This record gives sequence, structure tokens and C-alpha cells, in this order.
Amino acid sequence: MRFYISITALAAFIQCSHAKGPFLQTIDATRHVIGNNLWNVTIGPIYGTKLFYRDHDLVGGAVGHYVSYNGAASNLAWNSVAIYKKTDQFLDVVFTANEGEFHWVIFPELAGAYQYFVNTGLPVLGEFRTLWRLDNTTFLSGKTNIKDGPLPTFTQIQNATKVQDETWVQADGTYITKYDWTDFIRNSDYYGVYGPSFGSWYIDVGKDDYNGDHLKQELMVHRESSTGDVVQLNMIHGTHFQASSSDAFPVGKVWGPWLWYLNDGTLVDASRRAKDEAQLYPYSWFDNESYQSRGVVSGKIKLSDGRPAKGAAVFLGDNHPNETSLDQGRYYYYTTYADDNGNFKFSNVRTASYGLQAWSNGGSIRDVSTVLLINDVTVSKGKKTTLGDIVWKTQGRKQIFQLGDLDRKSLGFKYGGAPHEHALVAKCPANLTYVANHGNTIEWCFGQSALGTWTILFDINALPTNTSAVLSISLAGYSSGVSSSIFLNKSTLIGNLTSASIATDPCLYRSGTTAGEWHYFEFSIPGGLFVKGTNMIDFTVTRSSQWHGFMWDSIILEYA
Ligand SMILES: *[C@@H]1O[C@H](CO)[C@@H](O)[C@H](O)[C@H]1NC(C)=O
Ligand SMILES: *[C@@H]1O[C@H](CO)[C@@H](O)[C@H](O)[C@H]1NC(C)=O
Ligand SMILES: *[C@@H]1O[C@H](CO)[C@@H](O)[C@H](O)[C@H]1NC(C)=O
Ligand SMILES: *[C@@H]1O[C@H](CO)[C@@H](O)[C@H](O)[C@H]1NC(C)=O
Ligand SMILES: *[C@@H]1O[C@H](CO)[C@@H](O)[C@H](O)[C@H]1NC(C)=O
Ligand SMILES: *[C@@H]1O[C@H](CO)[C@@H](O)[C@H](O)[C@H]1NC(C)=O
Ligand SMILES: *[C@@H]1O[C@H](CO)[C@@H](O)[C@H](O)[C@H]1NC(C)=O
Ligand SMILES: *[C@@H]1O[C@H](CO)[C@@H](O)[C@H](O)[C@H]1NC(C)=O
Ligand SMILES: CC(=O)N[C@H]1CO[C@H](CO)[C@@H](O)[C@@H]1O
Repeated sequence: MRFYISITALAAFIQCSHAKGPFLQTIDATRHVIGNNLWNVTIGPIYGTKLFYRDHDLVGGAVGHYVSYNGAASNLAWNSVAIYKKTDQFLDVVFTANEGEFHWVIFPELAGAYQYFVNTGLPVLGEFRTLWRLDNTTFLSGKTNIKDGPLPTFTQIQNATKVQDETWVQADGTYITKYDWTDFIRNSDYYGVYGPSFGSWYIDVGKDDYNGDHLKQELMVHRESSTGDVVQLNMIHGTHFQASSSDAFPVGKVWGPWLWYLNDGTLVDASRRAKDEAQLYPYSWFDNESYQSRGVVSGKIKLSDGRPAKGAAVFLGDNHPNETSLDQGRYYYYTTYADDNGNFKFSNVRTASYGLQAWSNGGSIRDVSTVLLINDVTVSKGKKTTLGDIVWKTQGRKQIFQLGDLDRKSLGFKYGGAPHEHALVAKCPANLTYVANHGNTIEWCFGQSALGTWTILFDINALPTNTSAVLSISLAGYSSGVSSSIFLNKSTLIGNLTSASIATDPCLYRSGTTAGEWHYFEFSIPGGLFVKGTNMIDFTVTRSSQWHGFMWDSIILEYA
């Protein structure tokens, strides 16, 4: 027996002095080294530096790892460091700040670590992130689900002229902006930065901790413009493309665990790892009762006119919501799409009561402008909540014309959904004429910004006895400073879209091309104003602001 005990004691000694396996090593009161045989990082009062992996320092002269909120105004300062949990499988090391606990979960064979944050005292905030600022000679390129390539260099930025927030124009007229490295976070399977020999990635399978809905976008990676660092961002609560997103979080809200993963820089390996992680979610090793307590929600949605809610966007969010689905962010959020028959299913939903919403995502229900809301959807641990057949009441009006699909996106219009590029809206014309129900939607541009008039011509061959109508305007996004007036047949003002009366989001001027914050308006048109034959609706921009304006989703005219 003595023999075995001394072996164990010797093993423990080796673990401390030579750092075999997952370890926490204290250098002094404010400096600790964590890692395993494959990697280690030295974490100071705020920053993690000296990130060694395969004998190479991946942080070098860059700032390193930290956690911060509200536009980098506040970096979390670690008050204490401790081993939170040690099992046969892993070591969970916790760094505690006034705002909460940041955990690193280290497995022996894993290059990288799982990370999670438990809120204890975060203020009301919009932006909350963890990040790596890494060595810019090791990492050269960025990768999101929609963009892969070299980051702009520090020299290119310094040699260009700043035109707005993190945006520069180069001598050849092309732009550099960090916002080109934006993606829809719920579509992301893995993203990060890489070079010829090393890659650093974030793989967040769960995503229910993020704020917002299907169209939640975030900045993923970029070049730090004042230092040249390569930045790998983890915006776990963000505001970059939203009108508002200020939230007060319950104590105990947990973000993560997500995986921060190191490799040799190959994308196939990172992609394979992401697929493997998806099979493991929710992580069985994460011993947290609320995290493990999950159920299933399913149902079948049919429109009140009998059509199945084919492909509808379905969202499980705040119960009795007082914010838009994109703005919600206090708790946990789930997104999916209905199938061809209107069936939907959410798996692995945390136990709670939710508000379920559904809206058109185009296709065969592209004309439906109403939003389904069902409150008090209760999810219980290990149970299936079956909502059965749900009837979604449509607006039930007779259509005169529709331009674009109702899907909260600019897709189908010129530049709609194009690769990120700053100032694309400046290529849309000042004046434009579109023939409803005839023209290809590509003749309409995704955004209206310049002073001028965009006209829709539409024919009415037989006037009904009552020509009262409703003009519905759905905007995929809006950046303030641009106002317009809407006229019928040149003479009758039927409404206006006025800056300051519409909540603004930065999407259009931050190289967004698909969506920002969704807005929906209905304008009544009294009877007796249409003529038999050709009529017209004009959108006349009366006030403009460069690169700002309206990003279109759909325009629908219907008899009331
Ligand atoms: C961290 O890794 C480096 C490089 O492999 C190594 O020299 C160093 O001893 C490691 N630190 C600890 C505490 O294990
Ligand atoms: C890396 O950062 C340094 C400053 O720390 C800068 O001089 C250099 O140009 C940067 N490299 C790139 C490729 O941006
Ligand atoms: C810097 O800008 C000048 C023109 O203003 C251009 O000729 C030169 O190639 C640029 N240099 C770099 C490194 O981009
Ligand atoms: C588990 O989650 C609950 C509620 O989200 C939280 O209060 C608690 O601190 C968490 N425990 C751990 C170990 O993270
Ligand atoms: C919605 O309600 C929550 C909780 O009552 C509150 O904190 C939040 O400010 C409200 N949001 C809006 C936009 O009123
Ligand atoms: C747009 O049309 C108006 C009215 O016809 C005209 O005054 C203006 O010059 C046009 N703008 C452009 C850029 O063509
Ligand atoms: C025409 O329809 C509108 C909307 O349904 C209604 O408010 C209005 O009273 C009707 N007018 C006449 C003359 O029937
Ligand atoms: C916009 O229309 C509303 C009513 O429809 C009106 O009260 C407001 O004065 C208008 N604003 C502008 C700038 O035309
Ligand atoms: C009420 C109204 O303004 N009607 C006009 C609609 O547009 C046509 C064509 O320009 C005119 O002929 C109508 O007078």
C-alpha cells in the first residue's frame, strides 16, 4: 500500500513542477499559468499573454486574451483564481471578477479549452465579449462562414484615409472596413484566424446564450486599426447591427461553454472539429443543473387561409415580449425554420416559459405580413411540449402588387445579399422606375439613400366599388438621416418615413447588404384615389445622409 501512495504523491509532484496534464500554476498573486502538455497561457490581472502552442508564442507583442463590455470601456479585472473543479476528465479553472466568473475547462488532449462565463454582477449593457488579440506574423487570414481571406494589413490602413467609424478609403477608391468580417452568428459553425502553421478558432454549438434571432449579426474577426493586432472576437452579447440591445441579466446567466480551439491552421480540421462538437451538445461534462435541464418543443403551423406555414422562421424567446425578437437578450433564445408542411421542432431547450413567434421567410408565404405570437410555451426537463396544430392569422387582404418577398431581408433586389462591401448603397440610383408585377426585382435596388424619387407603376384594370387600400412597407434595415415622403399618383401624400421616428441601426453604413433591424409600417389609402389604368406610388427622399437610408425588404399594396 505504501508503494502506491508514494507513486501518487510523486505523480502529483510531477504535475506541479513539470506541468503534465491540465494544470494551474501560480507565479505570484496576479500571475497564473494554465494549460496542458499541448499549450499554456500566462494570465495576469486582466490579460492572458505568452500563449505557447507547439513551442511558439501565439500572442507575441499583441494584447492577448481578455473579457470586456461596453465598447471596450471596461475590461474585467481578475480578483481571484482557483481550481473550481477537478475530475478524471478535466480541470475547470475559474477567474473571478466583480462582474462574474470566467472559466477555462482544460482537457488533457485538447489544444485549446472550453470557456464559459457565469454572471454575478454585470451592469446593464449592450456589448459583452471575450477575445484574443494575437500575433500578426503568425495569423494572417480570417474565416467566417461567408468570408475567407487575408485581413487588411496595418500598413494598408495607415496608408488610407479614414471616412467613418473603422472605415478607410484607399488611393484606388476601394474601402477597408472591419465590418466586412461580419456574419450571421446563428449560421456560424466555426470561425477564427489562421496562418500557414497555426489556427485559433471559436466553435459555439449551443448559441442559445446569444442575443437576437435568426438575423443576429456580429463582427467575428478583424485587424486592430491602432496596433495591428489580429483580433478573434467572441461577441457573446452584441449591438453592432441593431437598433437597440441593452439588457439587464439575471444573476446566474451562463454564456457557453463554447470551444476555443487551436490547430495547425487547416480549415478542414476546424470544420471537422465543429461537426464533432455538434454531436456532443449539450456537453454532458458540464455539471450545471440549469444547463442540463432541457426539453423539446414542437408544433405545426397553418395559415388561416389553409396554406401550410412553409419555411417560416420560428423563434422561441421572451415570454410576453416587450422587445423585438432581434433586441431580446436577457435569457436564452432558439431559432429554427418550419418544414414544407409547417412542422417545426426545437430540441435541447432550457427549462422555462417562452413566447413563440413565427414570420414569413419568403417562398410560398412571401406575402404574409402578420407575425404569429404564442405566449406561455412551457418547457419542462426531459419532456416534449407538443403545441399541435397552430393557426396563424394572415392579414387576409386582396393583393394589388408585391415587390420583394417578406423575409426581413433585402434578397432579390440589386446588391441584396451581396458580399460585404462598404458604400454599396451609393451605387443605387437617385431616381428609379419599376413596373409592378412585370419587372424583375433586380431592377429595384436594395437600399435608397440619395435625394430623388423611386416610382412603382401599377395597373388597375377593373376598379372595385371600394378602393380603400393599405400600403405595407417592410424594411430589412434602416440607418438614420434619410427621410422620404410617399405619394400616390404624384398628388396625394399617403405617408412618410421620417428620420428620428424610426429606430436606427448601423447595418447599411457598416457594409451590411442583407439585413439590419426589421421595421414594418402600414399606410391607409382612402377609397376613390385609384384610376382605371396606370397608377403610381413614389418614394421621394427629402433628406439624405451619405451611406445611410432604407434597406428594402418588401412593399405590398392591398385592398383594405
Ligand atoms: C508553457 O509552454 C512552453 C513552451 O512549450 C514551455 O517552455 C513552458 O515550460 C510551459 N509552461 C508551463 C508552466 O508548463
Ligand atoms: C503587425 O503589427 C505591427 C505593430 O505592432 C505593425 O507594425 C505591422 O505592420 C503589423 N503587421 C500587419 C501585417 O499588419
Ligand atoms: C500608399 O498610398 C499610395 C498612394 O497614396 C500608393 O501609391 C502606395 O502604393 C500605397 N502603399 C501601400 C503600401 O499601400
Ligand atoms: C449553473 O447555472 C446556474 C443558473 O444559470 C447558476 O446560478 C450557477 O452559478 C451555475 N453553476 C455553475 C457551476 O456554473
Ligand atoms: C422590457 O421589460 C424588461 C423587464 O421588465 C425591462 O428590463 C426592459 O427594459 C423592457 N424593455 C423595454 C424596451 O421596455
Ligand atoms: C432625379 O430626378 C429629379 C427630378 O426629375 C432630378 O431633378 C434629378 O436631377 C435626378 N437626379 C439624378 C441624380 O439624376
Ligand atoms: C371601404 O372599406 C374600408 C375598409 O374596409 C371601410 O372602412 C370603408 O367604410 C369602406 N367604404 C365604403 C364606402 O364602403
Ligand atoms: C409624416 O406623417 C405624419 C402623419 O402621417 C405627420 O404627422 C408628420 O408631420 C409627417 N412628417 C413629415 C416630416 O412629413
Ligand atoms: C387622384 C389622383 O391623383 N389620380 C391621378 C392618378 O394618376 C393618374 C395618372 O397620372 C391621373 O390621371 C389621376 O388623376
